Amino acid sequence: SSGSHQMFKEPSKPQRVMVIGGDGYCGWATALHLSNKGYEVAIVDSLVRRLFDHQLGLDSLTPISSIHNRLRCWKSLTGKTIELYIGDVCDFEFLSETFKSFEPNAVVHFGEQRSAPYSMIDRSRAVFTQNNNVIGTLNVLFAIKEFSEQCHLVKLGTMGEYGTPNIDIEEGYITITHNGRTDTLPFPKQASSFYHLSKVHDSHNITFTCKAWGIRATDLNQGVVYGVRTDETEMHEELCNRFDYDGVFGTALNRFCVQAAVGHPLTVYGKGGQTRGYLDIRDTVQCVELAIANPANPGEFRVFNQFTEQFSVNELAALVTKAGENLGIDVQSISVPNPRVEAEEHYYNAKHTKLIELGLKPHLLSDSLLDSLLNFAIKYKDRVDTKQIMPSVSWRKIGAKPRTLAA
Ligand code: NAD
Ligand code: USQ
Repeated sequence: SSGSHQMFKEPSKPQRVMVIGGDGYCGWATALHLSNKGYEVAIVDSLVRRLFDHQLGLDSLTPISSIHNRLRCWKSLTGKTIELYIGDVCDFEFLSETFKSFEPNAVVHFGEQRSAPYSMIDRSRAVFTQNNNVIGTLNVLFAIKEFSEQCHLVKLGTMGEYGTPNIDIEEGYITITHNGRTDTLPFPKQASSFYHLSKVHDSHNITFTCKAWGIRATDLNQGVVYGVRTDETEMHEELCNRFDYDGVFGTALNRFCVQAAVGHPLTVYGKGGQTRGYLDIRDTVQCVELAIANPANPGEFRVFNQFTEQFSVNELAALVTKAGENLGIDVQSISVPNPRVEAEEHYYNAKHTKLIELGLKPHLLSDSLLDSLLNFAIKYKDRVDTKQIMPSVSWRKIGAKPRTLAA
């Protein structure tokens, strides 16, 4: 039982954290944050995300240094070493050696293909996404079982696993009474892209291995992340995080800030009533640290809904329009025919109390943050390739034929 377990094996604060996907947007900010907080950190990344950008002709708004220069800079600024393992977690031999060499007490897994539009480009990208994400996570589960049984898996999931049901969304589980009997069951999943579905498949594999092998795991069903600066990445320009604004990898609020900065109308897809949970990247790093510092018990599969506020696309457009006014920029919006298949007017009310109970102090979206995000986008606006702004991937037109996205 967990009681006797705690008496004999109360885990001391986990010290060695492997950050898979640590060269990406959320992972880079998190790796630096954990290193700054005194954790021993190793980044594991295949750098495949930089390759997608090359292949599709996309680039981050911000110039980003190579992972090697980033880590050298961090070391020279703080004296702290972050270990680096370049490789693909789908390669089990590589992952095994990495586990044996680093011996993590916690693994944070950000290392997936995370764009819904990317997964809907063509058959081969759909298959790549599910292969990369599902097999990568399965390998991580096997590595934990084989080499590091007590290691806590902190896995990035997504709020999009739940879809937009016409009832309140709970944190992972719902208690249902059916024909007079009651049970607490996984909350129904209704994902709406091959990417979001890969996260559903991951959650099922993790649920099963927690039960079957006693793995300890936390699924962080994260909402859409916005922002760019964190305490650590702003220490030096070489530590600057990536900032995606293009139609494939850019996410809603970040895209709108860049659009406003270059005088492009805000691209509201369809009716704009699509409501999602959002959070500041400074809260992403805080949430992951909280999950690591308070590990799941052996065999426990925890699910936290990781976002701080809900907004519809129209509400975001209105906020950015107002922030533009403050800075003397005239911001327009257009309704773009929705390239996705999704509800454009729907009920949405998702619980998000578990991370708050663990101590999360949210950075809510404020006028000042929006002003600074907009100013940040203005600072780099000469780097914007406006041809990358409009959406180019259609949920309905996807087929087996390989596609090259023409700008
Ligand atoms: P990102 O694309 O910026 O970073 C992902 C990183 O993982 C990249 O550096 C990539 O090279 C690496 N990677 C991918 N597949 C790999 C593999 N097989 N082996 C090793 N490395 C691999 O993405 P992000 O925005 O930082 O997202 C990180 C995680 O958080 C993802 O799992 C994503 O689904 C989740 N998430 C992101 C958001 C968001 O708004 N950005 C919201 C909710 C959830
Ligand atoms: N949208 C617009 N205009 C735009 C961009 C997006 O109206 O220019 C709409 C989309 O149609 C969608 C909503 O805004 O309804 C959110 O889209 P998004 O691209 O910001 O986010 P999404 O595709 O859901 O994916 C992002 C991350 C993904 C993460 C997910 C969290 O890329 O990794 O899992 O956010 S969540 O949305 O909660 O599932």
